[in-house]
Amino acid sequence: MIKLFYNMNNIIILFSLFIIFSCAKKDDIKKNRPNILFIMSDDHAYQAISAYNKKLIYTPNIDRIAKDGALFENACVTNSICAPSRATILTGKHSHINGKIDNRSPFDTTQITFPQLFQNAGYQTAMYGKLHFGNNPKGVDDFMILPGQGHYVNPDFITNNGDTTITGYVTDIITDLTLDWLENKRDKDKPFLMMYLHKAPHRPWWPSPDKFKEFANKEFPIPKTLFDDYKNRGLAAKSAEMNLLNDLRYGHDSKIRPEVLKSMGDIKPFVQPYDWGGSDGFSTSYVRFNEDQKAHYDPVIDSINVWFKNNWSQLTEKQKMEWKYQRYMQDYLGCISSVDENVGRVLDYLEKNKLDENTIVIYTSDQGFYLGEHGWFDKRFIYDESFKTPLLISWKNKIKPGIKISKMVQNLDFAQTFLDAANISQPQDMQGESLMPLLLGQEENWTRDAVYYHYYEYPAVHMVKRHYGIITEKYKLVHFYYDIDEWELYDRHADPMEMRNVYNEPSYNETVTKLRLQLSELRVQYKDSRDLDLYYIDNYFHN
Ligand code: SGN
Ligand code: CA
Repeated sequence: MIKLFYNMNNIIILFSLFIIFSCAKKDDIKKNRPNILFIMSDDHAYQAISAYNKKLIYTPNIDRIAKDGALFENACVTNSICAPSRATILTGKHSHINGKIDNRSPFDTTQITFPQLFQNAGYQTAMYGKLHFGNNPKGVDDFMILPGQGHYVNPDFITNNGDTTITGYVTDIITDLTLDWLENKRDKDKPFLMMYLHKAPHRPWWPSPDKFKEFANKEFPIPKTLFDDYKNRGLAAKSAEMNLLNDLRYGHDSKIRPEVLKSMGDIKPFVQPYDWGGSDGFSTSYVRFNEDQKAHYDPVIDSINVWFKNNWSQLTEKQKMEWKYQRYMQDYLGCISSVDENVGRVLDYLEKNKLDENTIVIYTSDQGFYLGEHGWFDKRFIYDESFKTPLLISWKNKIKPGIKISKMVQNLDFAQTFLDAANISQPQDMQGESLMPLLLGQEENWTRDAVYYHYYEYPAVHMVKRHYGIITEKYKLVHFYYDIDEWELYDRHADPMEMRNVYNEPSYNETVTKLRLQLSELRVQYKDSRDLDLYYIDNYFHN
């Protein structure tokens, strides 16, 4: 009897221990595995986030992430263009390894991406918004993505269950979908990885009707290098087709109606960019608006058009450039204002549901962007405004609020950072470095002091020549190749605006020799073994 009692007791104790242990384990998984909210916008320049720069726009919500966590002052990309940047982020590998060297080549979906590793480790995973791969994401339980570049108004979406079109403004819709998943679609007992990916502020910069109206009358400070003549730079800067005056389209970009343009004859500069198939970019967006939406947009479009028709031909070249710059900034920043408000909605949701306690929030862009610096829009170049990208990361009680990190980090590092934070093992062949030491204040454990960059999409829209280079805290060495063979060196301390190529200046001879050697070592380290000589003039003209 006594024996039986003892046995029963043992069983009860064992059973209780089992219950306690499994609850603890479940709790442990939840506690020790942070949620990840990865927010990425498309073409969002760091100059247009008030945590970085207060001159252009106030972004109080994005700034919240910087206030609660870390702001990276020198985050950069490996290849400044959309789909390649996304491929680098997802695989943790440079473009030449993951194969997605430009926007045109398909992404090889047999590769391992970090969401797959999260999914295998028991995370709930989802992706909403812009991917731009031409195929569907792997490793996500749920997704709704825009086909290709996507549309600003009444966008189409590709989903697990076929395609659909949703009425409204794209930035609001992507946020609604994200919030709906967080609230209604996930298993709340599991940690989550949410990829919340905005289309905005990508060209052709259609703000929501309210922001369009609000921003259309604003004026923004003119950048110091708006009238850059590219003196002291090479052929690549001189031949790029991304000058605001020459390469922005009146209709597509500045919102001038086709009938107004027609009535004004052949206005100069007359623009026929590389990829312009003859269709009218203004109309391809406008045609999607329903009557109600047109009624909201029309008064603003009309006032822009009336002014343009009455004034354009009397403007000097300088005034034309300034008008194009202001029009561009009004729409671009109007788009960002919506991104900011929507990011605020998601941060509020996290707080309200106490999810902010254990969620790592990341805000970044697929690359930087020119906001009139060097007279440009778009990206692609290794020069700072497109090479650098915003990066803000918060994690309550782990990352000290308000810290600034100046080390050069890359989008190449994201996958390993997230895996490290979630305690999931990092594949050996990923090429980045976890940012956790920097985030946790252990700078001494950070080893990298130079980064590698390689841009390939040429000949193509904007005609930025192929180039690769090495960037250290003090220097930037670049080789433009394919149909030219030109080297450039910038002294980042002496010339932060990158206005003077000092490659051939004798006082920099030693630096050039040292950096060229370091660049070839980096190419070996990252296994970029393409023989670039193959791509010179012959190849170009025979293609
Ligand atoms: C489109 C844009 C370009 C832009 C590329 C790539 N032209 O072609 O200005 O550089 O996308 O952008 S547009 O006439 O279609 O607006 S990316 O972000 O997808 O790389
Ligand atoms: Ca982009």
